[in-house]
Amino acid sequence: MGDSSLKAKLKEKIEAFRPRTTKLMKEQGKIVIDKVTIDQCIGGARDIRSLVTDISYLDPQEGIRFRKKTIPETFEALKEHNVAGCEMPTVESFFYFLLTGDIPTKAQADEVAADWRSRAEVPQYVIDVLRAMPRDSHPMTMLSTAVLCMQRDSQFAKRYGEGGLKKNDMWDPMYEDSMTLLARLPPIAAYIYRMKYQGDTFIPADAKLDWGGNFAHMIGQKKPYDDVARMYFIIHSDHESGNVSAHTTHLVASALSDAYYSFSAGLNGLAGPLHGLANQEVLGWIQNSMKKLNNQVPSKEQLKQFLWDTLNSGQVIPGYGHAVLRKTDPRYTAQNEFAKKHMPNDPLFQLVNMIYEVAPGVLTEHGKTKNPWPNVDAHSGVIQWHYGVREWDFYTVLFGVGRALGVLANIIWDRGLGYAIERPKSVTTEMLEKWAADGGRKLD
Ligand code: AMX
Repeated sequence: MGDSSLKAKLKEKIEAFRPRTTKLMKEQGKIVIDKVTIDQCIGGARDIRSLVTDISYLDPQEGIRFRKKTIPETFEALKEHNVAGCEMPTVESFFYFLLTGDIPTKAQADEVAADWRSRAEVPQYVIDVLRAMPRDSHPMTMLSTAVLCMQRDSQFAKRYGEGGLKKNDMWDPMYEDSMTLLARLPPIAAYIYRMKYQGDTFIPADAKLDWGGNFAHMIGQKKPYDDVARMYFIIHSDHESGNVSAHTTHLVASALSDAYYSFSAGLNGLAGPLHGLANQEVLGWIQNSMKKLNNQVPSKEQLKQFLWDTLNSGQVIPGYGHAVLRKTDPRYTAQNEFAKKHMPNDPLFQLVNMIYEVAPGVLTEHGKTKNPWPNVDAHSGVIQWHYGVREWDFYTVLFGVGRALGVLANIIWDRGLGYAIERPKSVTTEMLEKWAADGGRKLD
């Protein structure tokens, strides 16, 4: 079989782009674009401009843009790809757009769908590994393990090992591995879900369905959950390069580790409570609040007290705050609009809206966070709960399946543009103290 039109388009795009990166490195490489302060050095490298990606950009006020388009613009541009009778485009069409920057034709999106379908069979050894794990393992541990064990199938590792893989050709096996991984993620995630929470019963894939629709089908969900799945996967896909899951995937891939090693590592970062696990924690926090009131929706005054109790006990309010954003996350807004339309009377949804009215004021008064507004995770769990996906600890897996689209697109381009192994420089505390006393490090 010849290369797909997506792969051919990508080759053309990468080759056309490469001279821009080469020129910046060779001719303009020493031009200064940022400075680094001591608090950034100790404080998680916040805001230091030291990563490059053209796939998405996060503006602190406006939120994410995928290939220069906001979330509403993305949905509008892809609306020809909405599944019949549905409100959301196929994930296949979105991935084509994310990877190339072009809106695909119907034939091009169909080709991605056919390609993923042809790669979707999950090897038996992956099932065996999952089944050998203790059933109470966190589903993120299971997902990351399943991804990692497929490393034996890596085309990148194989071709690198055979020798002679040229730097400019490395994106090709990275693309192949990424496409295989993407194809297998929905059935693997659905397998974990059904094995862990649905009495070890399974629903086979339906070849007529798209990637998102098939995932909904395999976990046992009906309409309009298929649109929830598509929306979730798309809005969680990418959030530029500096967040933990994207950065980890990129960092590991920079050592020429393949897509399986890299994405498994990214998932492990996503599993942390300050990152993807927050969506599981939000629902726990909301339901604990309601439990204290015999499952009644609290009044605003009671809610305010819960928020303060959480803060005073030294915990963070999950789903609020962000390292970069300084306004309401448009991924929160996209979900809020969907919920307004499909589940306006859901008591948990009403509570989410009430938290939105109360929490920013409390967090502002508390005075610590730089951003008192909600992020994507403040909303995700409530929609899942409404449609009957009530196993909180699975929510980060949904995030992870969506995040694969962005981080894998990024590492394909990393190899296409020949980005270097990542290796920032560390310093000692003593050095920082000396430079602080001197009023700054002398730059040569
Ligand atoms: N509740 C209480 N305190 C908060 C807070 C919140 N939601 N968000 C930030 N703060 C605190 C921080 O803990 C920090 O306190 P410290 O000085 O005592 O350490 C202070 O405010 C300053 O933090 P910041 O600069 O505003 O944020 P950050 O870049 O250090 O951290 C984030 C960003 C997301 C980790 C933080 O806002 C947070 O912990 N939020 C709650 C968890 C959450 O929702 N995570 C999901 C984020 C989105 C995602 O990745 N999925």
